[in-house]
This record gives sequence, structure tokens and C-alpha cells, in this order.
Amino acid sequence: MQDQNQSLMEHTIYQQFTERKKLGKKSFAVLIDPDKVDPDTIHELVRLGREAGVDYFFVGGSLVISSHLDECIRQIKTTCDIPVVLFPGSPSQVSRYADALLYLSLISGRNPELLIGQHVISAPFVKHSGLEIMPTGYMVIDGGAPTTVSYISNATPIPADKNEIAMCTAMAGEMLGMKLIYMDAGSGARRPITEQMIEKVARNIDVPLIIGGGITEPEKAYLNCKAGADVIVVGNAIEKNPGLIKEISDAVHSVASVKMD
Ligand code: 1GP
Repeated sequence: MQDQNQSLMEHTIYQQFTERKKLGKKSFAVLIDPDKVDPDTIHELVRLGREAGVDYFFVGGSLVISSHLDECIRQIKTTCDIPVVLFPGSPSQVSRYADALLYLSLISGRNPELLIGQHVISAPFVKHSGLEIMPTGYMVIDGGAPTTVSYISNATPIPADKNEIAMCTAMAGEMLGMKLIYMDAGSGARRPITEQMIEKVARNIDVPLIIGGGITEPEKAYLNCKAGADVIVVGNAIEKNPGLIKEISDAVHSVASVKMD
């Protein structure tokens, strides 16, 4: 087991995602919004994350008004080995101190700016950042409340019960070359994504599937993983109750590995 974990650590972040998926291992990512944390909070989240065996820190937010993205990431990196993955709400949220970048294209929307426009403008900057770039098909699913991401993106989310639309969108994203699919009900969603939708999507794609938005309980994280999620992302609930890190991490990691051929 130690050897297996050791070799996972030597891979790129994307290789880790795919390797873990192949082994049927589920991952837990804690989302940190730099606008909402001070150095003491980061310190505490890192401590709890290490103790709980958190797999990744995702860093980003829809707005990120503050200018301390770099400091936030540097603080995480100097105090732990947990990989830091940028989850940017805008092209300005790029920090070379992170390990990798979710290079998001909002494939559930029809706003060309978020499909390709902003990518064109920021391409040289992103390319020269030296970050590992992970092309990610980003799908916003209606979570029962207008979220910052749907307002900012001016894009209609996929209705919560339209499992086929979600499935076809994810399949198209994969065939267009997206290396990850991220389905998000939006930060603080009232209704997280259903297991039925997750299952429908997971059965029809081969790339790792990230699920987030409105997950507040370990049980929900567990069921999402059983339905086919490979990575569970939780932000809001942990901001309110950091003790959930351990509970959700245990739930995610308790899902029995089913090795894929
Ligand atoms: C939001 O998927 C993330 O983009 C996490 O959502 O903050 O509701 O956990 P929460």
C-alpha cells in the first residue's frame, strides 16, 4: 500500500486522478475561497486536512476580490504536501504557486466567452505560468438557487432532473478532448446533484468525474461516490463547520475500491 501511495505521489496531478480512478479510489477535495479565509483559518484547514487524509485543496472562488491568492497558496504549500489545484472563477485567478489548474470551459452554457473567449485572451499568460493544465468540461446544474457562477456566467444551468442532457453534455465534452468533467450545483446550492444524474453521466464517460455544490453531509458524499463520482468537492459546509473535513473524508475513502479494467 505504501508503495502504491508513494508512486501516486510521483505522478502529475492528472495522472493521479486517472490512476485513482483506475484503482476505484475516491478522492476528497476541500475548496478554499481566498476571499473567505485568513492565515489562521488556512492553518487550521491544513491541519485538519492533513489529519483527515484530504487528497487535494482546490483554491478559487467565483469572485476573488482579495489579492492574496498567491499568499493563500504559498501558505498551504509551505505547511503540507497536499496538492493545490486552482479552480478559477476568472482568468485572473492563476497563481504559479499552485500545482495544477482546472482549465475550465463552461460546456453546459452557451456563453462563448466562457467556452473559449477568455481562454484566448489569457492563453499566453496561462501557458507561461508553468502550471499543469487540466482541460475540464465544467457543467453547472441547477441547485435550486441562483448562484454566483450562473449570474456571472449569464448561462442557464442544466435543469436538475434532465439527466440525459447532463449525460450528452459530458459525453460531448469528453469527445472534444476534456480530460475531466466537473458537475457543479454551485456553491451553497440548496439541492446538490442527484445520484441519478451522477450515475447516468458516470456510466457514459471514461474521464474522472468531479462533483460539488451543496454537499453538507458525509452520507451525501458517500452516495455520490457510490453513484460514480471520482472526486467530491466541499467548500461552504466546511467553512461553517471545519470538523466536517474528517467526517466527509472518512465517508469518501470508505467507498470500496472497484478496480476498472
Ligand atoms: C462550488 O463545487 C463547489 O463551486 C463547492 O460547493 O461550497 O457548496 O461546497 P460548496
